Amino acid sequence: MFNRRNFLRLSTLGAAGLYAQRAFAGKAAARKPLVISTWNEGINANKAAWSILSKGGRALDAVEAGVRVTEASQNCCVGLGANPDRDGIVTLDACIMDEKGNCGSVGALERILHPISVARRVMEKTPHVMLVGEGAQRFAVAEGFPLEPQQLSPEAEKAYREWLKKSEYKPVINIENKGHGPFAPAHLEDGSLNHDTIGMVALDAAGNLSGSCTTSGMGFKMRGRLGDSPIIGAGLYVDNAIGAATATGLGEEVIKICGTHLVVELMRQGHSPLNACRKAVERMVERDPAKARDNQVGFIAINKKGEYGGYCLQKGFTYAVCYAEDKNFIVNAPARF
Ligand code: SD4
Repeated sequence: MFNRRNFLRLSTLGAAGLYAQRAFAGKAAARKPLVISTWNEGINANKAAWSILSKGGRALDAVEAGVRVTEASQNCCVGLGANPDRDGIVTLDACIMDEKGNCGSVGALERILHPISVARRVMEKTPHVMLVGEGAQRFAVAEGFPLEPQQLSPEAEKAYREWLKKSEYKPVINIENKGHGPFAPAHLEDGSLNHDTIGMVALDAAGNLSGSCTTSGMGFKMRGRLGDSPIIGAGLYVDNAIGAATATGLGEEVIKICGTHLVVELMRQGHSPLNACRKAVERMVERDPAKARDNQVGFIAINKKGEYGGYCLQKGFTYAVCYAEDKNFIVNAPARF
């Protein structure tokens, strides 16, 4: 079905002009700089990150600039244009981590366009790691971030009205795996985008790692619910000696296994990024096989050598890899089910 979201998605990819398909990568030769990010939308985010990395810039600046592109794109599922919580309010979560192990995070932030940049300010300007809700918003405004109008995008408004009609007024547990088709994994049959997060990890020319993760969280979630995306060690983790990982999908399941911390620890034990992501997914399956069959979680990771990989529960998870001006492509992640 052709609609605005599909149109925007296709023209975005077309404009990238760099679209390629790989079964999966994993064992790439040592590469630096390198940036990878979740989902097809990562192509444009990678481009912004690459413009910093290619000039010798810092991975931290790259991962912030990269995901800001997705946060600002109203056609997507991340940021203020995204689906609201079940009370009809968009609440945003984000975190960021640098090569020194510094990190910052915001949760349930309302009416701010760039939660990732607020997370960075939390990291750099406060003695804390995490600010949530009203306090996070007050901090953002004090830091000069404009307060945007409290209103849903037309698409989110429509989706919310539909959801109110049909739902049993309980949060929709991850629906990413309901998408179909090789490059429409996160789009429902009506073409609407159905995932809510971009996670990005990068290795810069100096050999330093950083990561970012930003989301509107699960659509129609309970008010006040936080997922994995603002939680260091769940939605994002960076260890400059080893590697970096980020996650997407049903955050509750990622939190239960400290997902990205686990991926990085598995890389520390010698596993490639691909195998580390696979083993983390297996841990989820072991913990709760029935739930694992029903839900989607995907991990992506890079290591110090510039190898990358990704793995997910259900088919349909994609990520974007960029390591040169003309090497910015989508990878179909291998899946457990
Ligand atoms: C969450 N992990 O809030 C996020 C949702 C997500 O693609 O990744 N959606 O649980």
